[in-house]
Amino acid sequence: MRAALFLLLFCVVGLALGVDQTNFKTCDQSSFCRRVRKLQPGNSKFALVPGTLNTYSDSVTADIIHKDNQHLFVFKLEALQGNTFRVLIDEKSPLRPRYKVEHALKDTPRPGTIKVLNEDGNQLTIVSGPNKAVIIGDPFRIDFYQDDVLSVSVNAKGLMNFEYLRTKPNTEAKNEVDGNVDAAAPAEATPEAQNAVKPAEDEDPGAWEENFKSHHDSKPYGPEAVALDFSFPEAEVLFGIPEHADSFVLKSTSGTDPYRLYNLDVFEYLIDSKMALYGSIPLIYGHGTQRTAGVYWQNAAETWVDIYTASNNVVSSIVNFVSRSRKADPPAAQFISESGIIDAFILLGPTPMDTFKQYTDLTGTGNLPQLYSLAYHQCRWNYNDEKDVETVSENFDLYDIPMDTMWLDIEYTDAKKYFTWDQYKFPNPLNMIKNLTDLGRHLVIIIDPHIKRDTGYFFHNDCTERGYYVKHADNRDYEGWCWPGAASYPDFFNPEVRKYYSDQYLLSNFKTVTSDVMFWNDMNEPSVFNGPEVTMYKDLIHYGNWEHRDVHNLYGHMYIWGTFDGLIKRDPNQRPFILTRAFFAGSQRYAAIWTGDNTADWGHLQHSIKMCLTAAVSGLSFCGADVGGFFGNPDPELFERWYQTGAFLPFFRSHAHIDTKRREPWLYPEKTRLVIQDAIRKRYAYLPLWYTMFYEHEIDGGPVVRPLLAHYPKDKDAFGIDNSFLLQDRLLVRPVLQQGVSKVDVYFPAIDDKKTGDLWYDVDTYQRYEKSGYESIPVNDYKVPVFQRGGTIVPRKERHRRTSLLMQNDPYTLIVCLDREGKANGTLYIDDEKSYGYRKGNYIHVNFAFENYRLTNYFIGTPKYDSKSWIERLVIAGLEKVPKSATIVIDGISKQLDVLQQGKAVIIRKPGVHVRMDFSLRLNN
Ligand code: MIG
Repeated sequence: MRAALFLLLFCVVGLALGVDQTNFKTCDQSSFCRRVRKLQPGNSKFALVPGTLNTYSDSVTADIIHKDNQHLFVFKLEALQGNTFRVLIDEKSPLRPRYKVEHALKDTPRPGTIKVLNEDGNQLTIVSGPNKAVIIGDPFRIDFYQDDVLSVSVNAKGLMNFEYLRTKPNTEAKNEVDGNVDAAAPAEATPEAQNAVKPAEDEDPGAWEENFKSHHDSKPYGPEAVALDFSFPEAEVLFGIPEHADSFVLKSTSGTDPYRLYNLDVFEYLIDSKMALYGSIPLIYGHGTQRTAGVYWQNAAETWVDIYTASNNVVSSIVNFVSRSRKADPPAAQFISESGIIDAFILLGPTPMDTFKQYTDLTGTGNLPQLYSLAYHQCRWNYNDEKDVETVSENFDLYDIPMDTMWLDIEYTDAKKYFTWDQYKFPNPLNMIKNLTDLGRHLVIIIDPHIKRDTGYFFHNDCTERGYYVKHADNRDYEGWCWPGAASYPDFFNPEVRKYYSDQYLLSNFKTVTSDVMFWNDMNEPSVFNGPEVTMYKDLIHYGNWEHRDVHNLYGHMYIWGTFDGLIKRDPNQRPFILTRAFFAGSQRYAAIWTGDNTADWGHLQHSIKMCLTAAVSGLSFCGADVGGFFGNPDPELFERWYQTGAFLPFFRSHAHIDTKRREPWLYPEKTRLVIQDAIRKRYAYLPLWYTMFYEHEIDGGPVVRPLLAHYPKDKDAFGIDNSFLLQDRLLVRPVLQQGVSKVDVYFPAIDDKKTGDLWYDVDTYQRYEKSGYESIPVNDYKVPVFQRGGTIVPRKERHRRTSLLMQNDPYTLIVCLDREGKANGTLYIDDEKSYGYRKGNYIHVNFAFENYRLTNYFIGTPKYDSKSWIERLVIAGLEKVPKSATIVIDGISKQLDVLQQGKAVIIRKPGVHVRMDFSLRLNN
């Protein structure tokens, strides 16, 4: 009885507290973080070696020396196209090569050109277009200017660190009085070993091996950390470095741990936290009213990031910065990585959008997804069997709620052996798939990287025989514990392994699916239940003899690359859809992401926006969070608000833990079901906009979802806002994120110092808002506060259908919201929604422009796609008075149209124009 009570108490407390933080390292429990963090800001010990400078058409190189230990490094500064520089520092002659990240960049970056101006002995100026890099020799530092404004300083705080590779010191040598170096420490070391040194008195106890909980890290190469600081003299806020469940604007780390980047499977993660999560992108931005700049720190090892800003409170920090001397102590970040080299890209903007695009120029953009993957997805762990899948799908039709995709989690497999099915619950998957595709629906199933160690499993046997698994240093296959029980992990860094894995997706191999089925890759941090911090040992060995330590944050990326290749091989003309949990820089080229195992509470709902905003400015626009929350059971109100928020974030999927109550919309009270139906319908109405935005993202790299500062860079009050977001520069979305409210405060950003606001139109009522600042907007249960910016045109499709496929030929409505000059502009993109035909020009990309009471269109490129859609309705908001009529001219033939007033807008029905036709429509006053 007492035991039961205790257990109950324990569970309640456990639930309330979420993650067990002691499973994860603090900086202080990690030797390299502890070591590097000891160094305080001051004069750097690194200096350029005079006389070693070489100049080339796009770069300069020189040696760097550490003035205390005399160790030599090679330094290279490269100018790249597009206001970007690259800083590379490695050891001049390392004991063994140090790992350099591969496969994150899209291509070799395009070189720029430089002019070298020698100034005095200690300083060198390099000019590249409007940009200038001033390299100071001693103490080593680089100042990057644009138009003579200092934008980024490297090593200005003197926090550069580069632990050169050494032979393990003889621990006995520690007590020697004469100071003679004894190189005999490692058995294999020769007495001549040059790099053997006496252990320093202050050597960190974890420098050469360390333990965490019951886990041991042998660290055969000893300390090899690298670190560097970057200051942003023009910035007032820093943001970036996903993935953390934290505010969009980064907080100071003074008095706390640094932000951590180490791909981890964190059970019941906390919000407002700097702890590592599933994905890592070592990319940071500094933004101020005049300028934005960024730094991409290309390193795949465990990384901690210290943030130097005035205060933890965003609002007061901005105030503080302005009143203090910001230039004397600008916001800065120090990246601290456990191994590898220093490889930093300096992105000089100058606008936020320029800077975001400079990053996607390097790492690529997300591919235009198939349209259905932008529609609504229905998932849970797990739909139990074929009947369950069919019933859920039928009920969506019964209750008239649009739904495009059913998902199957791990329980569909035979004993967690991927590429197999549980033959009792899913005896006839091809039939189940056909039932879905007949309705215009799709199926997504999960495939994880852990491989069941089962001698009856072909995948395991192949990997064992061919040596495909990640290995221990003594060449044994590493064996961990995961869903299948004993499991091993293919080494996706090996091209042969990637090929083997991707071949499994060929329909000739995976015969129980069709090319309509797409994939979900989970647990690819990698997650190992019995490993240190729920992942792999750092001293395991990958292809090329690299330690897991060097490549950890890339493992998931290499895995989804394999999946992507597999799907392209399976059907070269169909765009793959992949959802991944782990990611690194460049992962946007292969997959969408979601924010992992969140919880059904209001705080996690709020964080879904913050986290997807940060992902979006880091190249990953296709982001969403489990609607409803993964853990726990959302009450009706939370569930409704979550659907409304999810409907306006790029990846829109409901998902739930296996232990939660079933939560298909019809299991909730009728009103909740109707609110959910309404939210999903809103999503479907905007699918033409989503699709257009994703196409334009692929083309120009601009994020689909944007923080307010992207388009209102001068409005300081907008910098910290992360309960609202923009869709391109067209919509402002501020969902209801709190319980029991009847109004929300919406922030309308200012375009200039005079606090001028744009015009914003409520998309439900066309009520117009003209001033910048907070406005209190009343909300009922159905209301999602969304505003269209005056000056934009947004395409919609307004017929209710079961799935997006059935909407393909539906007509468009254009919503024209006028700015103060009576103008508006907006694009629409159309293609077959599925194939790569658009890469060969088979699409329609059209711009609509309204000016002087006249709406016209022009095609961007030749409109080739043979669309069946017409424009069936125009809505124009912001006219001074209702026009008497309208005249449309198509092919020289003109036609009179009626103009009707509807609330605060006017509508014109049936203009009778096909989306491929040129037209001009005039309003007659
Ligand atoms: O350890 O596949 O984040 O979405 O339902 C849990 C089962 C493994 C974690 C994913 C979650 C998924 C679950 N997976």
